[in-house]
Amino acid sequence: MSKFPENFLWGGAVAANQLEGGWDQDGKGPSAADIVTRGSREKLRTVTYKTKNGEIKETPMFTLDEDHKEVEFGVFEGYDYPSHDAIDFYSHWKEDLALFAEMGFKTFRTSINWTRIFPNGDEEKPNEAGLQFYQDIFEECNRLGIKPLVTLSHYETPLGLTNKYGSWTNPAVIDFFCRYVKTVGERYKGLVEYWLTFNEINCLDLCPWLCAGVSERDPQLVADAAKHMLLASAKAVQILHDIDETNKVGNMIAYSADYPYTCNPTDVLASREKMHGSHFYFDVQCRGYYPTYKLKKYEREGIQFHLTEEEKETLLNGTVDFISISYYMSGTTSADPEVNAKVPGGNLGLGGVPNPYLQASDWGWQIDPTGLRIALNDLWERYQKPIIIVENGLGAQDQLEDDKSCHDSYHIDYLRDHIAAMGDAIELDGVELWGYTPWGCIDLISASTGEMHKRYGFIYVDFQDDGTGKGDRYKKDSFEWYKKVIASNGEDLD
Ligand code: BGP
Repeated sequence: MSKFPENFLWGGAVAANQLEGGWDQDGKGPSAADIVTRGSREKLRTVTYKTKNGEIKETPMFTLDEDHKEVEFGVFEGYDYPSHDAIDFYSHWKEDLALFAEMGFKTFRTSINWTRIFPNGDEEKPNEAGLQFYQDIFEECNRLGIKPLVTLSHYETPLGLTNKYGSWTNPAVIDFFCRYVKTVGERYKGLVEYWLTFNEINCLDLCPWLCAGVSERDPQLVADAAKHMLLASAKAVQILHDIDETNKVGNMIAYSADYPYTCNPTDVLASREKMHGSHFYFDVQCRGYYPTYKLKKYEREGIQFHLTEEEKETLLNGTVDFISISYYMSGTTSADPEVNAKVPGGNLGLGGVPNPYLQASDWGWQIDPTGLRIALNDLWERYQKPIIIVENGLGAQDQLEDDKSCHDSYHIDYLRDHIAAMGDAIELDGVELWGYTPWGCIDLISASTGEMHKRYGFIYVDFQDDGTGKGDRYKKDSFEWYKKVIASNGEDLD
């Protein structure tokens, strides 16, 4: 007997902006992701814009170094924007879905690119070509026995909303989002049952640009954007339930286990405080109200925050049906400034202080399957809501051999250990886990670096960082392995 429930949702995950390409085709408008340049492990991606006096400039995506209140963000000549072509799923989607079906996928997580439906975000009427594109995909998924799991907003905030309204810092955007949710909810009724509101909503604190098209790191603006997104998420839950009571709507948070660097209580407290960063979003989306630690923090930092009675109601009535997370690594936290000074910058420092007990990927992400079991327990204990792991995987540098094979044993090892940890969480701890969609089931553009050669997939895509390659698809060793895992409902991991 398998540890995994009979109807467990095995599958894979992608996001529109990282694989579709066709960034301006058939009426699509530009999104936040479309003006982010290619970076690398060491070089941060940048966002491009024009100043008031016509100067074209770029600013690092994570740090947003300057004041951008009076500039126009856009696509400019001479920059390399990897989302524009990505892996051209826009023309290859049928053959790619056939490959997912061959592996036995029960579900496929992708996002609807908001800007295919409402090119600038604030139109009255949707773009029919965009609606039809996703209808074709979802119909084909259903025909293949694959349930679509759809993210409503995965780094694809319409650029028009940033330039005209300041994006999510402005409450007007809530209504535009609701119009979009109602449009797609009605159109795909009967085709899509599983929905996620905002991808990694907690990344608003780390990378407001990519997460929400917010161009400032100012704490007040970030707090305003968080409030508007949380209200929009709650309203989306209600809209989708009203359209079809069988709809299941979840949130999505970048999650990890975090360890104190030592057993010094100050490190323990620092680690706990770091976890507040992601628990805050969970608390609001699962419980329906702001936690006291966040309200106290706002007070201490002089951040203005107020919820009307109506807004409080909205949050309470819009709690999610299930939880979803991305999990790649665990983190380690120290309260000691000297230890923290050793944390490497950029991508390499995302987990905090290097953990001496763990190996890291080539991009510095610390590999920790036990951390996944800890994280699942943590969430199950806090919220008692079913969980789907909607992202997990190892970004690695693959080698395509002359005979077009790809021996990616490191992907298999990583996934095997994490699936085993999931099995333990189900069998030994009683966690209610609904599904697992490893990230980048087909190679695609990396979100943090914009690279093509940080590959996660079961399917190798022949495109390189310098734009060469024909985009042909080849099965890696992990393809057959995962097929076996699904066929045995997670029992055969060898
Ligand atoms: C998450 C994002 C994904 C994805 C993944 C892997 O943060 O939701 O969009 O890209 O991380 O990260 P990366 O692409 O940087 O390797």
